[in-house]
Amino acid sequence: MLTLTDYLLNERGKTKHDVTILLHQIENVSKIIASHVKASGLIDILGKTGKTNTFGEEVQKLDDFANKLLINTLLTGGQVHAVVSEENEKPVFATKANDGDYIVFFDPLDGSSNIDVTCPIGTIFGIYHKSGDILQPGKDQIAAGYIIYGSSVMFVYTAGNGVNGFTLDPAVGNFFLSHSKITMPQDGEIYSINEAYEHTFDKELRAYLQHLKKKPHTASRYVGSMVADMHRTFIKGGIFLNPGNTSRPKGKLRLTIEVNPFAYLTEQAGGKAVGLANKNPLLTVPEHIHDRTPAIIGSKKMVDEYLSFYKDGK
Ligand code: AFP
Repeated sequence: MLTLTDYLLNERGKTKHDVTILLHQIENVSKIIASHVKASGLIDILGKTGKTNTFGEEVQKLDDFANKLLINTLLTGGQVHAVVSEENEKPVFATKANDGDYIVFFDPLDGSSNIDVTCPIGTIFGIYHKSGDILQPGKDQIAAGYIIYGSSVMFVYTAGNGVNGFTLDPAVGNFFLSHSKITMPQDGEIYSINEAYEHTFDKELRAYLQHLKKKPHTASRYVGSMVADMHRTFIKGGIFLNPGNTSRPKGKLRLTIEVNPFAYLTEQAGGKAVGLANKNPLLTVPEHIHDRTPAIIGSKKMVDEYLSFYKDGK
């Protein structure tokens, strides 16, 4: 019975940067968020604040709570130099007294439109060293991970030495190692895309979807919460697609906050991710913290098959 804390301590010293304390702080925050998510149907925290974030998206109370808790914990914990949240237009910096070495990008509660229908939601994070600019390519991530608040709560992360998953035992209050060295199946039978937008996709993607529908055993699953759709992809294999379309040429997902953490986890789990112009998103230097990118992520064979529908892979 190895806890996440035990695991983090065992890993100490094996990597160039020591993010043990920082990951432990994120773990602690995630337990508090998890307890609020579980209670959200019962208490008056459910519902909308009536506010919109800087991008015109509705902010819900639980998002607000998770965002403030993460920002306050990380900025006062002595490990972090700056945080970049999906809910904030600009980075927020630690005071001189609390200044640390790391920059953390996070989405405090991804899939928040699923909160009031009790579907899985999650927290996503990517960690960089402050020696670079705030805007660093995803390949420079020191660690990345997500917490899924579903039928179980799981903390899944990589620090460049494989992907491991820990499941929360709510009675004890600890995450225990439950999914050691997660390997994404090389091939899969599930595709995950919002097909309501099919008429706005390019012809190559539409042809690929038609091809999938003719393949035996192929199934479609789409929660609409990236953490849930990607978690299934890690465990069962498959392909997750949030492509560009005619109304959103760069898609909906944020490069730094959503796509890069999952691209890094996917690479570590033996899968494949492509983004803008079907290139590896981890190599893109962001121009802005809230840049968007198409994201096609999943089992290597399925992503390669998707790419074969594009001339020159574009
Ligand atoms: P919300 O946080 O507004 O629910 O958005 C979730 C999300 O960013 C991501 O988790 C989903 O994959 C994606 O949006 C689903 O949106 P579309 O189906 O409209 O692309």
